[in-house]
Amino acid sequence: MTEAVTVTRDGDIAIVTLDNPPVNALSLHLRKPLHEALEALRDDDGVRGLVLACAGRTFVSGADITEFGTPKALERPNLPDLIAALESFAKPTVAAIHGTALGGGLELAMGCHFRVADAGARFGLPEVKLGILPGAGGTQRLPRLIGPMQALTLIVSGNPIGSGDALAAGLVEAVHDDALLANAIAFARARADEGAALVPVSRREDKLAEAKNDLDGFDAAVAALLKKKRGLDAPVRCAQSVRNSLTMPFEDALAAERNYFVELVQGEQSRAQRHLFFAEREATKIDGVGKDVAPRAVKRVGVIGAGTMGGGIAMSFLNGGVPVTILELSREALDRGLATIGKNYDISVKRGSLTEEARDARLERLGGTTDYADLAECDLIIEAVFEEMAIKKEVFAKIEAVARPGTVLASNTSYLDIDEIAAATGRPQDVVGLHFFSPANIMRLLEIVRGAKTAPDVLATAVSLARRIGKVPVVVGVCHGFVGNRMLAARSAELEDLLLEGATPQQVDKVFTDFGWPMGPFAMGDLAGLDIGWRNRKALGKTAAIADALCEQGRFGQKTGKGFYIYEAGARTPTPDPEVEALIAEKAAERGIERRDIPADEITERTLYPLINEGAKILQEGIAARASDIDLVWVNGYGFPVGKGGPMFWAESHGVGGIVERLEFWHARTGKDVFEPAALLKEAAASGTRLAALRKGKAA
Ligand code: T1G
Repeated sequence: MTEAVTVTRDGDIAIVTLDNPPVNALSLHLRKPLHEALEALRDDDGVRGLVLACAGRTFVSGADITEFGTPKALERPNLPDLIAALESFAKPTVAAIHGTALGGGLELAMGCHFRVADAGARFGLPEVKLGILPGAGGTQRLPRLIGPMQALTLIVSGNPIGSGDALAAGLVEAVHDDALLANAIAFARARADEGAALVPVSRREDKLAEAKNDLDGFDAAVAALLKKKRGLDAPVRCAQSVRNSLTMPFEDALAAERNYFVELVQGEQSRAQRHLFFAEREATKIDGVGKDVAPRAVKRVGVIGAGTMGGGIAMSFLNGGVPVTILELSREALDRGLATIGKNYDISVKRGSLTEEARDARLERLGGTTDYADLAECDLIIEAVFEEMAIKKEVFAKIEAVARPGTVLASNTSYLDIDEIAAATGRPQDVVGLHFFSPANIMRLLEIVRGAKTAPDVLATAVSLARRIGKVPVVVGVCHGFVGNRMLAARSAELEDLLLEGATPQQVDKVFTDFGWPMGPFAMGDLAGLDIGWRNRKALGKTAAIADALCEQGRFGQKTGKGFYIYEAGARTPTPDPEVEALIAEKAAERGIERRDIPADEITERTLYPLINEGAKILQEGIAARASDIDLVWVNGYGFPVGKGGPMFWAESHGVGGIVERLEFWHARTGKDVFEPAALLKEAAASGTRLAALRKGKAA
């Protein structure tokens, strides 16, 4: 193992280099030697300045998250000790930043008097995404460097900024295209030569002055930011702590920040969000695909279909820097699709979430055609055409006729059998499912469907491409509806019966929103359009008494102003409709069902528990490799509350034993398959083994 901390000299400038692969996290075995080095160099008269730098691919990317909840995290020196040591220097200290300075890494850098960066560097305090807040002064030093309003946005969103924005904001003093270390040493020497007074960041107040006189303005900004963070504790604490920088002395606000940190890091939400952090990393490790399997090169992607899904998929690739050729059957349909993409980008420019330059660059990477031959130059071709097997096979035959050997052939099907599609081609090893979620340019989840013959390097290509375009890849096996939609069907199975037996759409939806979902199943149905489910049911010869009746009346949801709810013209707010309640009562009477009060717990048991149960069946069949993969699917594709970690994680923290008991109760009462507990769930309940440890029905 390399030395975690080395000290070298360039004349009278000392360079402290940290080396803790893969991301220079502030593990205890790094903190100890770093603290010793800082104390020694502070008191060394032969040293006139210090540069703090990192070896490897990045500057410090935060505290070591794997130490959380272990004694190592609490052992001294901790990060505040390191920063206090830096701030006690009477000689210039300079952080030389490349890669990412995140969380505790940025806090450490703000402990230095100055920061110089590589042009490609990124800066952020993403702690809120782990259900915590910056716990080593980040909420107090960042406002002092870049102003409280910008700091508030960075800390509550957790999103990083680039070196250009960091320079403009005053977070760094200089940005260099190359020779970062040499420039940092020269910078430190120049400051030492100047002999100017050195002011630690913690004592800089100038950028706070204006906001101190406009707390109402600050609070209004907080309210706007927190609107999108419903039910999460960390964003509220983040905003409170930044506000404290305006109303409290530094030391008091720092102590308050620490208290918030201790409270949050021990909380359920942070445990859930840390689970998801590591789940995202684990999901990229695929059975049978070793680290040595190289992805195929993807320089251009072909998208077949420029409708809602095709257009969104094209934008995902363009947003990720991948050139796209989009194909439609007719010029007219093509022009319509291209215009919609252009319009969507214009809206982003108007909203200020995209610059005109970025829009133009993306559109420059977009080409359109009605000729399959123009797809021959693509390295991956994905179809997003109508969800019918015969049409899929026809399109794959056309793709195969033009695609070069080695081109990845992908389908955006959300239900159909990838093996059957692959078998219709002469190259099943090149076929894979890439199931995007609508709107595809927004939703982070990508279900990668592994066929029986899909080659390992095709899977490696799909996973690396997904990360390249900012998606969360989850590899799943072939079954009807894969992981997400199959579990959705189980969650929805009881919805009609709950209404017939006495619940109302708004009552059911309230149980879901109280749980933390952005919206309930009935409001979601109205948003997506009830006619889609109606068409599917008719195709499968299935019925849903109430939903079918609504559709027969032309009540397709928001798009027709009426569905399970009424929508005032142009509004998206669902209003309960007495006509719907009357229709439900009528359907119940037709079936001789006596309606009753349905308690909220029962609604949870008859919707969430079947979802978890189906997840366990999927795990025992090997359709999903890990319980945490299922959590990623639901959090990133279906709005499962991030603060609850996903259905399988929630089941464990809620108690699998109790869930199995209630499933058995409802199974005995209704005889329905969705309630028959999965063998894996029963085993976990009986043995107390964590679901994550149970894989494919046997301990991993
Ligand atoms: N601690 C421990 N392990 C970490 C880690 C961390 N902070 N960051 C990454 N890893 C592991 C990761 O699990 C993976 O392991 C490997 O490194 C490569 O990561 C007081 C308390 C830096 C942008 O939230 O965002 O500071 O799977 O696959 O895509 O205020 O990792 O190979 O075994 O993600 O190149 C705040 C978290 C912490 C940043 C690199 N910091 N990391 O992305 O690689 S809280 C963060 C990232 C904090 C203080 C508080 C990304 C990255 P394995 P990777 P990547």
